[in-house]
Amino acid sequence: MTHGGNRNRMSGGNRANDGDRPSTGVSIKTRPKTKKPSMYKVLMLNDDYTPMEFVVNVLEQYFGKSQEEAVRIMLHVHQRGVGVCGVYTYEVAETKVNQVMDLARQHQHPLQCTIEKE
Ligand code: TYC
Repeated sequence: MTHGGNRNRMSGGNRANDGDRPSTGVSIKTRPKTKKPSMYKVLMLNDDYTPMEFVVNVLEQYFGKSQEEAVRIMLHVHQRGVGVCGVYTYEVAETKVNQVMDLARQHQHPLQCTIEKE
């Protein structure tokens, strides 16, 4: 077979059949159409007011970064203006952006996050 996955799937699963009973499987000769989801970067933008410690905490709490990695990303954003917090499916990325922006708003910080398709 070439690229692209399994053909000749049996609809009844893969239970062994040595001939004692009629097979109930139906060969459907189709390729199961699975697609990897598109992935989206969550970007964080620099500003002049959000405390560095707040950004580091966000990266730890919402993006699962270690303290060292969180400091590295925060400093990258601080120096370069924008940085990647993580890469997720659309709904996960959107949820994280909303959670972070809500938290920043509650603390009256102007921190901004956006989503960018990979
Ligand atoms: N520039 C901010 C400061 O000097 C720190 C900061 C870093 C803010 C990253 C936002 O996404 C950000 N306090």
